[in-house]
Amino acid sequence: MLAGIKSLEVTLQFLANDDEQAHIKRIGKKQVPFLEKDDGRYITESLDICHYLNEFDHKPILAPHASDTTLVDLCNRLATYAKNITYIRFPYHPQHQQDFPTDSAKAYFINKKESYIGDFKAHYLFPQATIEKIMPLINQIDSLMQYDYASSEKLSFDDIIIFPILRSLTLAQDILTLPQNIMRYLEHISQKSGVSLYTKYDYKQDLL
Ligand SMILES: N[C@@H](CCC(=O)N[C@@H](CS)C(=O)NCC(=O)O)C(=O)O
Repeated sequence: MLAGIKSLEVTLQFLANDDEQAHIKRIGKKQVPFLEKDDGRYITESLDICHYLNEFDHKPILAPHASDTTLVDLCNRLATYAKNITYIRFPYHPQHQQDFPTDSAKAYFINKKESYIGDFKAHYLFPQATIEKIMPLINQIDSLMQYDYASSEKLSFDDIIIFPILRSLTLAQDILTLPQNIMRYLEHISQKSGVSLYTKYDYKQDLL
């Protein structure tokens, strides 16, 4: 997102989700995201990557976090509950084809995530409890999003946290309609950064 907004020359490389060796030989562990710098060294924490991309060219564009943490706190709570509806859709969405090119890549992801959230098919069939938990949070977040950016009229580190969380909800447009301010925000950042939102997709064939 930040690389897109700053129009930086960054090459995106996709590794199959089950290709542990491809990750380990680069950074010594199975984790994404990571950034390979021009000197061949890697940065392996997403916030460190953002700090680096913000500052390496001495043209920082990110304001600090807002002093009021209400919005970020709500989004972090939302992310915890929303996993039940986003994780289960993640390996099947057509926009993730390059991360999950094989059944084995999908199975690797499903196996790992089921150990946190339980059975994917059950969450697909019975999303109501999750929806009842997340909708009040989504509506509260929507009511706070009155600006061009997440918490002000300026792009900030809050956007770095909030945009990916809210964008991931667009994976579940088959069961969720996002309110107006959130959608306006997502479309704005998507257009500025070139990071697409997820298209609406019917997962029946994958999850039933
Ligand atoms: N603290 C790290 C956490 C990164 C992280 O949790 N990555 C997840 C995917 S979002 C991961 O690679 N999990 C291991 C796996 O999927 O095998 C960061 O913020 O960059």
